[in-house]
Amino acid sequence: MKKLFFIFHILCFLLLNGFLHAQTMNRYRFEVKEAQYTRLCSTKNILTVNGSFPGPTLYARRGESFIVDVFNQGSYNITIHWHGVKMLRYPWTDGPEYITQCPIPPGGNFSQKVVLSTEEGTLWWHAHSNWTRATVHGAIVIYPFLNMSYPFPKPQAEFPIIIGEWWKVDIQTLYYAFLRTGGDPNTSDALTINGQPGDLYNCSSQDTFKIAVDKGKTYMLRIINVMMQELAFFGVAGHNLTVVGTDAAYTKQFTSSYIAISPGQTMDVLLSANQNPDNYYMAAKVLESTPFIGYDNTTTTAIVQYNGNYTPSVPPPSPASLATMIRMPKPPSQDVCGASRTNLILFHLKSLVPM
Ligand SMILES: [Cu+2]
Repeated sequence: MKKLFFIFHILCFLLLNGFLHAQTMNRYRFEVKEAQYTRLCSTKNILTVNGSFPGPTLYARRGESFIVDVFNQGSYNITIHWHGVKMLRYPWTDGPEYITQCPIPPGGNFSQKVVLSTEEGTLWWHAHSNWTRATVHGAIVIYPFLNMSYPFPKPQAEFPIIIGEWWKVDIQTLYYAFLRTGGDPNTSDALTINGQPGDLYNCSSQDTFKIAVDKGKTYMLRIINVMMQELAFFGVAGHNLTVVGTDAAYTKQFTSSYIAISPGQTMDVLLSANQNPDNYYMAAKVLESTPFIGYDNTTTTAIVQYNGNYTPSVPPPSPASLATMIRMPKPPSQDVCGASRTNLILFHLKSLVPM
């Protein structure tokens, strides 16, 4: 009898604990569904979460878990992947369909639990079926533990900056076309910042993404490259960027006039609004990896707009480094030890020769 009583107590404790835990875990509702979007003067249906492109930003604190109830109202199997979340000891809902979980069929729903541990900074989520992630994606912002601060002064405000691509054709049509031919996918028609191509493209100036800043304040840009396979350069005219984190981990800080960010990567950068009040372009371009492979050579822009009374420059200044952003800068001919790279390679080759 005593034993039964003991087991009953344990069961009650576990149930209550589970109940309390479930109570404190944040829940999000993701309805995966088609929505009509117009870009570059033409309209098409795209797959979205909750009708928005990019999708909603998720917010959490370091070490928290949260649940995303995914309702698949589209016409394809789908799962959502939590890009960069380690999902320690809980891979069962991390999104790669047919690998760690079954896809959610059209009309179905499934609750995906996201288990954060040491991640802190910016990550992102995206659909994990064929090329659906081209439009089904969004940011995950992970703040420090409660009552803990960033390892740098708190910025005045923070902005997710999602660098993506836009095709005028339907994404599934595009996907099956290059699967059929075995060739490269057609290059995109525009690059985008937070879903907007920016005013260097037709029919786009009205909706160009803008951030408002106060002179003298510092802001954090949580930059995510969600492009399918292109490395991007990003810079802000007249301003330096101080990189403080990447892929949800803090880095040794460094300052540069522009950054290069790989597909899938995130970078948290600080932007000090220390220039004359004006409008300034922030811009992204694609790396030309080889002269013989086609790529989208257009430039997406958004605008950093200073608050105050002034006559803004028209057009806004562009990042000076933009013209050189297309190719990777040449590596330095001298390394930190003072030896040239060629000498180092020769030295290492010689070390392979048996003495
Ligand atoms: Cu991913």
